[in-house]
Amino acid sequence: MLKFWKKKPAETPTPPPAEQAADEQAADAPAAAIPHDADAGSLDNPALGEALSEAAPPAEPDTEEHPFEVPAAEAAPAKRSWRERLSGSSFARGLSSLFSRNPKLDDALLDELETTLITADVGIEASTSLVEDLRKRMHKREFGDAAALLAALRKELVTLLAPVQQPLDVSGRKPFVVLTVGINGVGKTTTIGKLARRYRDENRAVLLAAGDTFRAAAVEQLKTWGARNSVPVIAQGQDADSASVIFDALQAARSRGADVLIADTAGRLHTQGGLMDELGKIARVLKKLDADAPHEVLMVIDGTTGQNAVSQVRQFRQIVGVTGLVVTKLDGTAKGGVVFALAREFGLPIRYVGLGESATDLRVFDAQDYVDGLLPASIGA
Ligand SMILES: Nc1nc2c(ncn2[C@@H]2O[C@H](COP(=O)(O)OP(=O)(O)OP(=O)(O)O)[C@@H](O)[C@H]2O)c(=O)[nH]1
Ligand SMILES: [Mg+2]
Repeated sequence: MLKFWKKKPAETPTPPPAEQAADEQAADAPAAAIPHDADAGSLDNPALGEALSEAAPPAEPDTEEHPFEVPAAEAAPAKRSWRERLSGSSFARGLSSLFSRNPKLDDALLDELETTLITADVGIEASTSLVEDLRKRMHKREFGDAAALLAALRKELVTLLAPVQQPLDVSGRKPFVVLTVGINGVGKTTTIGKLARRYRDENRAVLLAAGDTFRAAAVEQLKTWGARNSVPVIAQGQDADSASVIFDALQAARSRGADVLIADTAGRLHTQGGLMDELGKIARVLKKLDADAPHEVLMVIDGTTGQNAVSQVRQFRQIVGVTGLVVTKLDGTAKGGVVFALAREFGLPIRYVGLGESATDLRVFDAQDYVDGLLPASIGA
């Protein structure tokens, strides 16, 4: 395991001179379709100078010091089922114990179901309206036993999630630019590593941009993922300007004919005004090269943060036009209900979910698979 530590930023980072050479990580093995030409790092576009003349965002204090790990590469990790991954969650366990005793179908069972949903972070409003609807149907004798309630619940939950099952199609543009955003430690860099692997396996030429210029070890962390997946990483020196790195990377992606560019950014809280402004600046700078870039602003959410995730999305949406979500860490101890809360509150596409730490643990979101992973297969199961 390689460990990375947060640095304690002591001073305001100054933007690098525009002509600073890009320090590029060439991966150990050659990346299939991307030639490593020399001019990719040049920053002679006057548009960049103009864009970078905006004030650099002030460094925000972030004195937290905790280790990050790039999970060890797995030779050929067995792809585990959604149920295997999700069954450990308290949501799945709660539902399973609720239906395991072949319970009597009555109001008490529905009360218990409501509590289970609320406890799993589905949200009070969503849980109440779902259960009240089921209760009415029970009183109308639409279903007569707990097995029928389970079937109805499954259907309702899938219906709630179906509108946000909208997979990300990166084939429409070349290069397709994905900008990842989110608060600290949610899994942005890990998700980028997993996406690099996924897109590379689809025979796409991928380039990564080390736009997290804030945390000392962030660039190394991304380079490790890049090297592991034979995907090149465009980076600059420490304390480089994030917008400059990402602009440079888009130029490189274009000149090399890359299919997908994925940009990492530093984790930030909505209260960190300077860092939030930086996201707007990144988007503006990219538009100098491609008016439609970024084509996807992918917000990464930690699935264990519960209802807090809902306020994070609300806050980021006000600053950058979030176009898709990734919900990570739904394996293990996650409650899992936040996916429903997010779907109901925003209707934003949930592109992927993280069901573990390894490269193959990022799955395209599938409403039916997700619900089936949480609910017991049958009464008594
Ligand atoms: N169990 C599990 N862990 C995950 C998942 N995704 C990310 N992680 C772990 O979460 C931790 C933080 O991941 P990072 O990718 O560094 O998070 P980040 O958002 O880039 O963090 P900052 O750059 O500091 O903002 C790492 O230990 C990852 O291995 C997941 O789906 N499941
Ligand atoms: Mg990161």
